Formats: sequence, structure tokens, C-alpha cells
Amino acid sequence: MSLSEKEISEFRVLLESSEKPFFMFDDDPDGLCSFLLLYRAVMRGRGLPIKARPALDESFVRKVVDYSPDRVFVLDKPLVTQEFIDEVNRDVVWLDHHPPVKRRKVKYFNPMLNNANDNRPTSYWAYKIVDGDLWVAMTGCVADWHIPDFVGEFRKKHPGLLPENIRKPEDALFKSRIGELARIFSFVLKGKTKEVLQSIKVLTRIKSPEEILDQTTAQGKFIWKRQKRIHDEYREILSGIKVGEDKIAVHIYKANKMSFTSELSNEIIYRHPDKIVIIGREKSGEIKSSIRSSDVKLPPIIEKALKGLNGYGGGHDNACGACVKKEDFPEFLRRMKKEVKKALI
Ligand SMILES: [Mn+2]
Repeated sequence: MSLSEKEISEFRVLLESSEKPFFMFDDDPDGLCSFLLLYRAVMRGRGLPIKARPALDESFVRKVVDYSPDRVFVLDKPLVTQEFIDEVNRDVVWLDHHPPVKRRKVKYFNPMLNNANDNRPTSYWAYKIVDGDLWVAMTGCVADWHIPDFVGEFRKKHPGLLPENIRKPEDALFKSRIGELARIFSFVLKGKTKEVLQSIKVLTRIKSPEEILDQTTAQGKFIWKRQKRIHDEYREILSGIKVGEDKIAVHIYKANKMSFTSELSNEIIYRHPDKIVIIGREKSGEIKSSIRSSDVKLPPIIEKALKGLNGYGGGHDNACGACVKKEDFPEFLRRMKKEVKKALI
């Protein structure tokens, strides 16, 4: 394994010996499930989803000082600034699976340090650390397009949530009940901060996936209802997306709606794997977009398309983000089309 047994037990000791842990996690289901696994193992401390992307920076030092934990656990964040680590001035433990970075004065756990090809989700490693709820770990992994090695055990324990015939991560996400749960987790993280925090608190107490999926308890019902309102808004935007003949499918929507670009682009690329999908949200003069592709390597194309423009972007081969000033967006798009054409020759 790419996090060694030694590292896994070292992390466990750091968690168990913390009297007042503060968990700062990425605001996606992988981050949330990582938090739930660790928190439920000790049932103390506090969790805070961090919306800022990609870096956890010094603007969050205040949150740490206010809570005054003895140890900070950063989960699933690709970047933490050195200034953040220096200024919080206490134990920082960081568990992540994105390309490794070098930082001082932090206990850094990343499977890619030992094996550059192992980027299994953070919730996978959190599960290995605490040996907690299988369904929580599975939800986080499926949300991050990964079928973990404990899938057999999961199928036995939770029949019907992930049928045998579903093998591909994208089918797990869009065609199974555990995938439905992964999408529910992604929706409850959206909207008003107060409501998000309340939902997270409720999730720390839920004992089975059926509580939510079949609404068998008041707590499960609460989560279901809250995600449904957000899911409805999502579906409204989704139904407005038209995919035509062009290789690139583009859709831009306005800021008064929540940010769904990541979820929307995932669903559109799942339905149209032959396309390159760009879903953008217009806000304060910028267009923040999620870009997906199954056949074209995105980062080099995006880099070329952004050259000299007001914007930035990057990510994985098949999934990227780009933020471009509104007036530069048409040029960005024109270049994307040109570069994609070149890449396909
Ligand atoms: Mn992740």
C-alpha cells in the first residue's frame, strides 16, 4: 500500500491523542466522507468544509484561532500555503491524494509520495486509518470515480446498493444507490453555510445509508429534504443544457444559481463521452468553468488556450477547472476549439 502500515498507525495515534481536533476538509463528498470517518472514530472536535480552491491559505487562520484546537487535520485539500501552517502555529496533519507539494512544519500523508501512480481518494485512506463505516468510505470513493478494493465486502454488507454488474466508476456514480448517496453528499454541501454545517452535524450521527436513501429516520429525512431542494435547482440547469454537433459542448449560467459546474460537467460527459464539456458559471465579471473530456488530455490544451489571457486553470487529464475574465472568454473558447482540433489529428 502506498500509505505504509507505519504511516497509517502513525496517523491513527495523532488522531486518537488529539483532545480537540479541528478538521478542515475539501467541500466535496470525498472530503466530507474523510471527515465523517475520522470524526466518528473519536466523536470529538469540529469539522469545517473549505470552499476555497485550490489552496487553504492564511485567510483561514482566524477560524483555527477561534476554535483553538490542539491539532488541525486538513483533508483532501490539494494545497495548503506555508503561511497558513506557520501562522496557525500548532500541529498540522495533512492527508491528501493530489500531486504532492513540499511544505515545512506539517505532518504530510500522501500516497503519491510513495507511489506516484496511487492517487486513491482521501476517504479510502481515512477508512484504512480508522477502520470505520464501510458505507461512508464507499460513498467518498464512488464520488471520486474510484471503485476501492473493499467493494466485495461492501456488496456483501449492503446488498442492492452497488449491483455486481456495475464495474465502472462512472456507472457506480450515475446508476447505483451508493452513487445516489454520493450525489446527495455533494448537494448537501451547497447553499447557506449555516444549513451546510447543520447537515454535516446530522450526518455525523447517521448510522446507515438507508436512513437517508429510504428516509427511515427523522435525521435521514432531514438530509433527504435538504438535498432535494438543491437537487431540483440542479436539474433545472441540467435540463437547459443542449448538446449539439460540435465536439465542444459549452453551457454558461448565471451566478444567482449555486455552483454546480463540477457536477453538471460530470453528468454531461457521462451521457456524451465523445464530447469535450465546458460548463461555466458567470460571477463578478469572471467565468468559472469545469472542463471534462474522455479522449483528449486537457491540461496542455487549457494552458495554450489561456496564454496571455486574464485567467488561470488546470487539473487532471480528464477533469480541469478554468477561471477566465468574461471579456476574454470568447477568445479562450475559440482557442480551445482550435487546440482540440489539433489534438485530434
Ligand atoms: Mn478527493
